[in-house]
Amino acid sequence: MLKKLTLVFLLLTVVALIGVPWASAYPVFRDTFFKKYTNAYPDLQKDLKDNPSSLKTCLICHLPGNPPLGYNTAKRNPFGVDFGKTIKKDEEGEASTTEENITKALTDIEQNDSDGDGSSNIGEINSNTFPGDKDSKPEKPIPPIPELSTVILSSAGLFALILVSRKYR
Ligand SMILES: [Ca+2]
Ligand SMILES: [Ca+2]
Repeated sequence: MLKKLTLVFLLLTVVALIGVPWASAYPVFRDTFFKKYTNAYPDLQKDLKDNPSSLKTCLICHLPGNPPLGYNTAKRNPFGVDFGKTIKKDEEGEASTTEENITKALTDIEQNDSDGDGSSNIGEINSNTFPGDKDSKPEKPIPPIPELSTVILSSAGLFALILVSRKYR
């Protein structure tokens, strides 16, 4: 009986320890997301307000059906993967949890189409569809806006091509 109790106690300790990094880091990412995108997913924000332990907002960055085993181990959807690649890391490779770095990483991936459904992440966030789920998309695609440098480079390339083709006519 004592052996059984010890085992249960050990098991609970392990579960508690595994839960610690998730519990302490996850709200920072989620809260910063909603601080930056105050109008995004009003239903989810209301749900979170009514039930602070609700896990529905996990689906913005994580795949459904994954128990929160730790913020680094729960499987991320393509938007979460992009965010994970972009967020600044410390020397140990741990993601920064400062609001500044989280906001920057979110901004840096706004023009990505993480889930490849034809709409940019920011287009999806503004339309209340999920940027990590290709089956959730705006009625009309909101394609990523190419960076100015890309526009200038491709315009220069096109101009050069026209010049070359005229020369060899
Ligand atoms: Ca998309
Ligand atoms: Ca989507």
